[in-house]
Amino acid sequence: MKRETAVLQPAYGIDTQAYWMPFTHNRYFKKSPGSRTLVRAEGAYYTNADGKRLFDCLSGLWCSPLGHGHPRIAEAVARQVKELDYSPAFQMGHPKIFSLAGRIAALAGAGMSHVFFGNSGSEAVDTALKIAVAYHRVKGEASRTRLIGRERGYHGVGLGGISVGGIAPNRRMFSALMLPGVDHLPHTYNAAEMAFSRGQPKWGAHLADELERLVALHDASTIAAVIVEPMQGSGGVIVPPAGYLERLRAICDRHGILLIFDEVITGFGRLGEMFGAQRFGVAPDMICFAKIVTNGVIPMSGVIVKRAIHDAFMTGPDHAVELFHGYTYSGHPVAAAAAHATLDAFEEEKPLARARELEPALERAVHSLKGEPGVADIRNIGLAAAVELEPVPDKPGLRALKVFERGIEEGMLYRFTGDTIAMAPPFISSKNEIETMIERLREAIRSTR
Ligand code: PXG
Repeated sequence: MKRETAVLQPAYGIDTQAYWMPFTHNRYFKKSPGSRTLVRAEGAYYTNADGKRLFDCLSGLWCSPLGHGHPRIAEAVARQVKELDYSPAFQMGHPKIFSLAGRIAALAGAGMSHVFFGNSGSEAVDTALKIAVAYHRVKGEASRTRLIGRERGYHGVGLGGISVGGIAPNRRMFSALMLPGVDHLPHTYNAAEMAFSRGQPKWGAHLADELERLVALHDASTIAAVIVEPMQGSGGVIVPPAGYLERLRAICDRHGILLIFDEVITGFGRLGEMFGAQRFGVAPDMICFAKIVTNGVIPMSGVIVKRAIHDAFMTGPDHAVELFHGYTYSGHPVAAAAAHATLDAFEEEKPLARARELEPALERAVHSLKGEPGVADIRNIGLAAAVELEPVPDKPGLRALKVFERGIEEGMLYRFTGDTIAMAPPFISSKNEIETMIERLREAIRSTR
């Protein structure tokens, strides 16, 4: 078969052919990879292979808000590689992972007591779903196997995550592999009721009552857990209506259903509190986290659980394994060192206070784009914002791609999915950088119209 290398340009002198890129238009990318090949990062900026500095508008992929090359984290990682580079995850432990688990559980508060570690958000989600089903089983309610996700939800790409997830293109190709017995809540977005709202929309709390409908349909005795992102990130910064999460919590309580918050994006400060649970004042039974826990430097994820969930497994003979689940790199020592250093930075450099301080500046700036050509909606909360563009007729995604490409020319690395531009700037940004990020976006939106 004829290979397509001929049209591909090298990136930074390297043939791009062999790399099958994730969630990427591979052929389009490889036609001109230079501007989209990153070679360095420092603070809130990347440098691409063309030598251009790019403001990191999404903190990597939502994961690096303390800035790149953070000295404290870099040093902790270097030290750890020399001291203990790997420690078997099963039947063995190491000091930093014990102390990290305690630290993370304490940060989550609200009765959270134990942490199970993985490496990616997808693994955290699969872990939480497995714990939920197994929990009911060890409690003697083996019929509770059903999982409830939500439309437009993103829970990674594992078979569990796409089953409870609600982003159609991520599911379509794999429908044969979906978990049985999954149902979905409706998403909470309604343009007519909430377009251009700032923070939490006032309309929509009643959508949580759809859970009652699902309980009536399936019976509570078949339902293990509900999993939602407190704020839907990949779905396009869809902010929960005021009162919505509270109602979900109440319905779960009423029917003995576990409530899992997937905080892979919202965990560790994106909404100005350590967890979205705290920002919204709703305590879930489990929290999935990843990304910011190490500032994106080393992969790490986990599930924080309430004591009652953990303790339910601690029965039977004490020489027996309680949960048949785990990964080679669960609690990796280098990731643990990076996470400790990240949490140290949270304590000493006060990035949360900074994120809170920047929130109104981002809100003000991003909503000033209302009225620009083809801007269909603007949403924001914490240090996250999305600008939804009207698609080019018959060419969904093209408008945002053009804005994205224009952004790179202007020194801005925006994130686009579909026709939505998402921004989640580093907590170390200045007000001026946030305003510039929005002004450049304004120009890009105008230029692509
Ligand atoms: N849950 C949530 C809520 C996520 O946002 C995952 C699980 C999966 O994490 P891993 O580490 O397996 O990728 C995610 C990941 C974007 C974007 O631009 C979002 C994610 C990943 C990449 C890009 O919105 N979220």
